[in-house]
Amino acid sequence: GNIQLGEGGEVLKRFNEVEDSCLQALMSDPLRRFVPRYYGQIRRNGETYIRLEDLLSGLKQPVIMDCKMGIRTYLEEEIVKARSKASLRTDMYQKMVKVDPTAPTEEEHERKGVTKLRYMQWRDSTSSTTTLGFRIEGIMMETGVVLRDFNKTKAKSQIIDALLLFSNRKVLILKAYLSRLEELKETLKESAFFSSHEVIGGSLLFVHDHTGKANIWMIDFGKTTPTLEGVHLKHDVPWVEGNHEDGYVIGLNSLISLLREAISE
Ligand code: 4IP
Ligand code: MN
Repeated sequence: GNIQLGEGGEVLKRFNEVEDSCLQALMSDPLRRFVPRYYGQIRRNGETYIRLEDLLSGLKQPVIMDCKMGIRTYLEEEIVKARSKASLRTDMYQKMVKVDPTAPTEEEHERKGVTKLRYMQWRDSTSSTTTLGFRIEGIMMETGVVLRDFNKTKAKSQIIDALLLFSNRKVLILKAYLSRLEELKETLKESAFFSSHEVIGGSLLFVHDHTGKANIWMIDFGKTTPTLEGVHLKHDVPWVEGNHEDGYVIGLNSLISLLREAISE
């Protein structure tokens, strides 16, 4: 993918200007405790990368879960593009058909293509993104086996099952995650970065190992965009086109309550 190992135990990620400026700003925000340390840019083989703290260092056979946060995963500009120069994506049509051959409309089947907006909206509504404000993107088990089949994981009961599988039903791990999320929720309230950014496509990365170390990190800022001067987002209200709300805190609240339910099972 676009992640490589660097020399000093850090991680190199393909440079993206939006992400780079977010990480820079985050290093002097209260949220920095929840973000991998950012060490600036580096060139390698003619490509630019950003250097980031390796979030897995010190963990033994880490177990990892990526939750993509927010009630939508596409930018509002995607709607504008779909209205004006709606280019059709055959790759997205194919991804759609693979999950559900009946999902495309007759017209989409004929064209063998869908707009990016259509694909993203379909992904958001068939997963828990639209209803719960987050979705599980993938889990890597202790064995290294990667589970990616969460396209239709939408019901709360399905997510609780996934949380129990991921944590191997270890209550101490689930409780550690819960308290980290509660700290994150408090810190988000104090963050100038958070109130002035629309956080789209960002993930929370859950990592633990069998020694009981557990942590959660905010990652992936490639579509996290600053609001217009003076505009502050609430993050816990519904999105309507034009208000730029991302529902990040809706997702965080869902995760907190589902973790509580998993703990009591
Ligand atoms: C992906 O779909 C994700 O939505 C990506 O979002 C998105 O990238 C891709 O769009 C889209 O194909 P699947 O996860 O269902 O495969 P993210 O980067 O948040 O993971 P961007 O960032 O570009 O919207 P394309 O246009 O890059 O293919
Ligand atoms: Mn991600």
